[in-house]
Amino acid sequence: MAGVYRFTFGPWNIHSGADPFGPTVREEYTFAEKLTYYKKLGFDGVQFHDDDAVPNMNDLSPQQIQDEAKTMKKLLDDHGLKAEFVAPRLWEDPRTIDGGYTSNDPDCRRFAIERSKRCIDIMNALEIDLVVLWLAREGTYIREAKDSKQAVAQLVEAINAMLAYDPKTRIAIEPKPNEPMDQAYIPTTGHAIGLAYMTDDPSRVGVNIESAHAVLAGLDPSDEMGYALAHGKLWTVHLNDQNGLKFDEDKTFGSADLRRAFNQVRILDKYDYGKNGEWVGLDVKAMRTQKRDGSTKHLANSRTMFLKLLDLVRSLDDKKVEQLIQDRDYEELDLLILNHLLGQ
Ligand code: XUL
Ligand code: MN
Repeated sequence: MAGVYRFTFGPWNIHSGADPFGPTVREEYTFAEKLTYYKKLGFDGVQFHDDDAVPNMNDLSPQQIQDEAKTMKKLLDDHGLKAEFVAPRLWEDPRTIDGGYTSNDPDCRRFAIERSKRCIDIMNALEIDLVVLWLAREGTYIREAKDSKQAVAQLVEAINAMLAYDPKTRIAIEPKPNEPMDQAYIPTTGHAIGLAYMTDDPSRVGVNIESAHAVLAGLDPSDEMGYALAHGKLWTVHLNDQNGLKFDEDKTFGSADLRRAFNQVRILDKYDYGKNGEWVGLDVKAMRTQKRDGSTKHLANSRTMFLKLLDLVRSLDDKKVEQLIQDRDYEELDLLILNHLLGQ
């Protein structure tokens, strides 16, 4: 049982409410304003996209990028915050329209790898060793557009280039089955871990499991976590919730399915998540209907839900659970869990 959990989120989790069908509805907080919320909301760590840390990085030299990232490190120090990871944002640039590492255009693939190296530079300036790879556009809208076998080789080549660039970088792949693509090449934890074993240094390639992404793949997030834990590859998580198969909702943790959330906390706690320095990351969005001054509640609420569920996990009568498993009385076990979630 890990003692104390440390929580992180990314600056994109405080946002102005734009969606694909409508513009922003709340005035955007500046990055500096967002930083002041972390401690207030109970968070000690910051997750970054590379250009969250160094805006307009494509216009800067590698040296300028490192200098700006060092300034960001000082800013974090001033707020008593730590960085957790940096993720290359490979899905907004015109050169990544057809994918980054799996683009059909070799120049675009080269751009994606170069950008990933700059991301590692930023990671180093922030004095951490973890890159998260959400492979946003590595997939297709139509099957015939790319070669799925070749795509795997291209992904391995890109990851190998990152591993070779810096011998201490660890890479956590964040699988997601769809959105923005119709079909992603690395849709599940199993795919990500399979890819890890194909690289030059599997010990430095793991996963970031997002609850909603697992649900979108029709899978149970806690079982995905168990699979990654069995491989020693659960290096971070993006806890949130998802109401069935629709767009990626990034709902408050536990808000769609309390029992599913309970089981995620349960497996994390059972296997001492955090003992190697892993953070509890929350990748949640405020509802578009939320007014500006209440638009950080989803973060505090998600953290609160984690901690309340942790109390429930730790107060579950494990002996009773074990006895019911021995008796193969899963109906009674089902009721025990439901009653426990109801506080009875
Ligand atoms: C996208 C998603 C991203 C990654 C970071 O669905 O979850 O925010 O977590 O790039
Ligand atoms: Mn995520």
